[in-house]
Amino acid sequence: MKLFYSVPSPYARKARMVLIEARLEGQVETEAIDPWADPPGFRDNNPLGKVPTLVRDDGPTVFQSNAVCEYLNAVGSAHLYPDDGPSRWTALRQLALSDGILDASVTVRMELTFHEPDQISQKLVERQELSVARALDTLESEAEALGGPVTIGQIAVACALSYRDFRFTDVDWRSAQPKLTDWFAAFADRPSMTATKPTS
Ligand SMILES: N[C@@H](CCC(=O)N[C@@H](CS)C(=O)NCC(=O)O)C(=O)O
Repeated sequence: MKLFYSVPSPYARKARMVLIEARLEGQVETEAIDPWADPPGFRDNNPLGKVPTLVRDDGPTVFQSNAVCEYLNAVGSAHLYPDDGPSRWTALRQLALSDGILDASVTVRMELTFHEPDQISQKLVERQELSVARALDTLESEAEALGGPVTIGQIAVACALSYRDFRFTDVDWRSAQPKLTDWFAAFADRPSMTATKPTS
């Protein structure tokens, strides 16, 4: 199996972290690519041209971060998706909030990167930043739910917070989210976090 990722991608980071948490490092080859460069043949694996993309030895390619994470969790030795019950819905809620933060943040970044200053839609940027702020408030108010054994929810929250630090260096989220700040500081020491730190 081979996992294609890009070093700065927060979506691919979720998959890379699951790979490590599921102790699959010896079994899954990894290759860093720049999806925006459209490497020759890459779209034969994933017609959408995005990372993460997992090329399997025994079946169709898996892509989209949540599908890749679920696949790696299923074949590895981790239990990152709690069984039915409140803890499952908590983890999936944290995952959804975090994916929403990532989607909004990436939308803002693309708007700012691909447009000339006078072409930037402030309305779009403000709406996305409102979503980020409200999602962070929600995670803060539910910070107690981030305790316990590691889940896909915790991994996703950590990837989202780290992405804000990485790409939005001038936007302080810590002052308004003290519980999240403390939780993130402790979680950031996990080997799966330190091994997947984003760089440009
Ligand atoms: N919703 C997708 C998002 C994946 C995504 O947008 N990945 C980015 C890197 S952060 C990418 O490959 N972009 C290349 C492109 O959009 O062409 C997922 O969860 O996997």
